[in-house]
Amino acid sequence: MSTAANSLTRKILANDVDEFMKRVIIKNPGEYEFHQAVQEVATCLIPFIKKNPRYRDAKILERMVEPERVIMFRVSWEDDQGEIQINRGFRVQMNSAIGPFKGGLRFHPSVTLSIMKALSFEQTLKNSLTTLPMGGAKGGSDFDPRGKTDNEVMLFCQAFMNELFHHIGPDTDVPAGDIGVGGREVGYLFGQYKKLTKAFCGVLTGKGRAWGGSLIRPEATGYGISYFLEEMLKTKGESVEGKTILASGYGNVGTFFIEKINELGGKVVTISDECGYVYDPDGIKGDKLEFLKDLWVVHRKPAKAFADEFGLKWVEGKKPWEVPCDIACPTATQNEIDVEDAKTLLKNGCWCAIEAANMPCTNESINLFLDAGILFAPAKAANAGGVAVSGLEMTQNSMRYNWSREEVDQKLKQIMQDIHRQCVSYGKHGEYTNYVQGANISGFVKVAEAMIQQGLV
Ligand code: NDP
Ligand code: 2IT
Repeated sequence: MSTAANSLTRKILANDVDEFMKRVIIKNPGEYEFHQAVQEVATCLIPFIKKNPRYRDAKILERMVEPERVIMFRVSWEDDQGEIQINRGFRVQMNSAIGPFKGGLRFHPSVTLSIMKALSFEQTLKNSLTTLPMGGAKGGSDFDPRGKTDNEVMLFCQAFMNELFHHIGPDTDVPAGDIGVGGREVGYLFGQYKKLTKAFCGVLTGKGRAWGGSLIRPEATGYGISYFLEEMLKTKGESVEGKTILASGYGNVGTFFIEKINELGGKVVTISDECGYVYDPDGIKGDKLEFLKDLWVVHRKPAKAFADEFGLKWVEGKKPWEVPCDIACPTATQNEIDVEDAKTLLKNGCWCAIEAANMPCTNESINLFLDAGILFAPAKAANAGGVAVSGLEMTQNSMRYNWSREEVDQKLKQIMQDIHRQCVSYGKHGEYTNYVQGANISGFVKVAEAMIQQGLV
C-alpha cells in the first residue's frame, strides 16, 4: 500500500475504529494512555479482523482490552527521617494466553493505572512477537527514586513486595525492571520475596549474575534495538555506519543502545531529560559513555551533569528532536515525540525513527512518519530484546544452567531478526513496510489463536 493509500485507508476505516474506541473510552474513562495504546492497535487490527471473522466472532479484541486481573495496593514505609510515606502499587495482569504474565515494574511519580494498562496491553503483543511463551503484564508505583537513599529504596522495595508476592510466581507472573527499577531494585524485591515464601526461584528477571540472572540482560534492550535497526536499514541497502542518531533517555536502555551503535560505527549526538538536552557533535563514546552509564542508573542524576562534566553544549528547556539527524531514537518515556517534533525531524531530513522507549511517539506523530514513508519501527517490535532475554533467563532458571555471553547474544540477535521478519511478512505492501501494522497483526494472531483454543476463560 502506498503512503497516500495508507492515509486513505485510515479515513475509510475510521468509523469502525471510532465505534470500537467509543466503547473502550466509556469503559475506561480518563485513561488517556490506555486509549492511545488501544487506538494504535485497533486501527491496524480492525480491518484484519474483518477479513478473519473467526476473531470477530470470538470477540478476541474486545476480550484483549479487558485485563484478566488488576491489582492496586497501598505501600506504606518509613523514610530515613522517620516520616511515614504512602505510595500506590500496581500490577496489571493483562493476558496469559501464551504464557505466564510477564513484564516490567516502573517506579516513577508519573505512574498511573492508565499507564500500567497501556503498557501491559503493549507488552502482550510484544511478548508474542518474541516467539517465547510469555503473557503480558506491567506494574510499578508512583514512588520517585530520585533523591532517595539506598536504605530508603530497599525499604520501599520490601514494602512493595509485601503485597505483590501474593500475586506472582515463576509459573504465574514474572516481573522485571523498567524505568526506575534496575538490578539494585530487583535484588531487594527478590530478597523480600524469598523471605516471605521461603522459595528461591525464577520469580523475577534481571537478577544478579551470581543468583540466577542471565548474561546480556542489562544490555539486551539497547542491543536488541540496534540489531532491529540494522535489519530495517538493510532493507534500504543501508547500515548504521556513519549515521547521525538522536537519543533521549540515558538510563538502562539509552546507554546500552549508544554502546552498540558505537560498535556498529554510528554516532549518537544527544541525550536529554525533562529539563533540556545535551548536544555532543563528536558522538557520545569512550569515557563520556562510561560516565553516562552510571549517571542515572547508579546516581539518579540529571542530564545537565553530563554536559557540565565534559564541557558539552546544554540546551535548556528544549527537546533533542530539533537537531538534524538521520535516525531518531526516543529512549526515555511515553509521548516524547509529538506532531510538532515529528514535523521538525522530517523537515531536517530524518529518514528513520525507531521507538526504544514504550509509546514514545504520539499516534499523530506516528501517522505523520508513515505518511512521509520513512522507516518507522514501533516499540513493541524494536525494544522486545529486553523481555526476550528475560524469557531466556526464565529458560536458564528452569534448566538450572547458564548460557555464555556469546550464546545469549546470538539468541537475542536471532530473535530480533525473527521479529523483523514477522513485521515484514504482515506489513509489506509493495516497496513499503508498515512495521506498525506488521507488528500488531503478527503479535495478535498468536495470542488470538491461543485464546480460541483455550475456550472462553
Ligand atoms: P531507566 O530508569 O534506566 O532510564 C529512564 C531514563 O528516562 C532516564 O534517563 C530518565 O531520566 C528518563 N525519564 C524517565 N521519565 C521521564 C520523563 N517523564 N520525561 C523525560 N525523561 C524521563 O529506564 P529504562 O532505560 O529501563 O527505560 C526507558 C524506556 O525504555 C521506558 O519507556 C521503558 O518502558 C522502556 N523499556 C525498558 C526496558 C528494560 O528492559 N528496561 C525494556 C523495553 C522498554 P529523568 O527521570 O532524570 O528524566
Ligand atoms: O517494557 C519492557 O519490555 C520491559 N520493561 C521489560 C520487561 C521484562 O519482563 O523483561
